[in-house]
Formats: sequence, structure tokens, C-alpha cells
Amino acid sequence: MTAFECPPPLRQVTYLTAASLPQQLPEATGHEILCIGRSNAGKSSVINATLQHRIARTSRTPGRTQLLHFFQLKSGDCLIDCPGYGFAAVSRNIKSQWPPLFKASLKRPTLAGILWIMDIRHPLQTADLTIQKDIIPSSCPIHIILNKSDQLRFGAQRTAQLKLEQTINTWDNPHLITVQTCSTKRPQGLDQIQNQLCKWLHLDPS
Ligand SMILES: Nc1nc2c(ncn2[C@@H]2O[C@H](COP(=O)(O)OP(=O)(O)OP(=O)(O)O)[C@@H](O)[C@H]2O)c(=O)[nH]1
Ligand SMILES: [Mg+2]
Repeated sequence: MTAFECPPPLRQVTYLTAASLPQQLPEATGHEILCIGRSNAGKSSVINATLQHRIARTSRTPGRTQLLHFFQLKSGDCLIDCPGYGFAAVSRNIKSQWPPLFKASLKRPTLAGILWIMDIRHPLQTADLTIQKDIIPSSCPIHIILNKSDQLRFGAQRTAQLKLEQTINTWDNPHLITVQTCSTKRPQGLDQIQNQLCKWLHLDPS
């Protein structure tokens, strides 16, 4: 990883548990942040880069994360790495388990926010719009991360972000949604994600 600094409250993270069924969700130990997005958007990479810790498994092969993985901070709060949606090759059995599990984790009173990771080259695909319309409650704070910004020139990054923000303004409760660009490779935008986490979790970043 780079010499990039992680704020003290995000520095210590441990693997808590995994769940494939709603009844396997652990008892909440603090606030929770769900990391969601289409397969291969970079959810696990964003968790690792933000926490400066190789704790989540990443892969070139879409569909790598197939369970909900709970990563616990020193404060007891958790970041939760979700399976990606919208990838045809994941088995039907796993796919059918996913919506109830996702819905159950969204209903937990400890949910502090959603990090919604998208590939900046393909934001808001049909699968994303279905999730937004049918699954995510409009009362939930969302921080959208347009990841893989290293794959676009600066002008195209700005255009993608502005276009997305215009669409969000047509949704319910747009004031609960923020957007940023990010690259886990370059790296870029990780401090903004860290600040968002600290804000949601009421942690002092200094
Ligand atoms: N160019 C580029 N590639 C990235 C970036 N972030 C992640 N990747 C690559 O994207 C691929 C998928 O990354 P993951 O973090 O495993 O993606 P995921 O969303 O967790 O994938 P699933 O768990 O399969 O849903 C890997 O090959 C990563 O190296 C980025 O900022 N830029
Ligand atoms: Mg993953």
C-alpha cells in the first residue's frame, strides 16, 4: 500500500464474521456501514484502501465476495462488504439468498449509512436502478463512490459526477446522498471516504 495515512479511529480493524442468511447476521456491536455495488465495481478494494489494510478479498473475477463480511473497528462499529449484484455467473442459489439478506441488513437500526460503489465508466446501470428503487429505503444516507477514476481523464470524471448528481436530484431525499470520485489504484479520494466514515460513526478523525 502507499504511505497514505489512515485516521487513528480507522486504523485498527479485525474480521468479525460472515453471513449468508438473515439469521446469521451478528448481534450489532455499534453502528454499521454497508458497502454495496455491482460485481467488480471495487467494493472490497475500496474497503482495503480506505482502511489501509488488506482485510477484504479482492479479485479480477466478478462475484468474488459471496457473503456479507463484517469488519470491526476498535470503536465496535462495522464496515460490511456485500456481495456484488448484477453478475450473471453467480449461482442461482447464492443469488436468491442475496435480496433477503440485503434487506435484513438494511433494516438494522444500527445502520449509519451506505457506501455505494460504482465503476465511474458505467454508473447507474439497470441493476443499480432496481436496487435504488426497490431495496434501499429513501431515508437512508448514501455516499456514492465513483471508483476507478484512473480509467478516465479529469474532464470525463467531472462529467460523470455531474450527470449522476443531476439524476440524484430527481430522487426522493437527494439531500441524504453525496457523490465523490475515487481510485484505489492511483490512489485518489480516499481521505474523503475516511472523513465520511468518521462523520457517520461520530469518530474524531484527528
Ligand atoms: N483501475 C482500477 N481498478 C480497480 C480499482 N479498484 C479496484 N479495481 C480492480 O477491480 C477489480 C475488482 O475489485 P474488487 O475490489 O474485488 O471488486 P468487488 O466490487 O469487491 O467485486 P465482487 O466482490 O466480485 O463483487 C480488481 O481487479 C481490482 O484490482 C481502481 O480504483 N482502479
Ligand atoms: Mg468484493
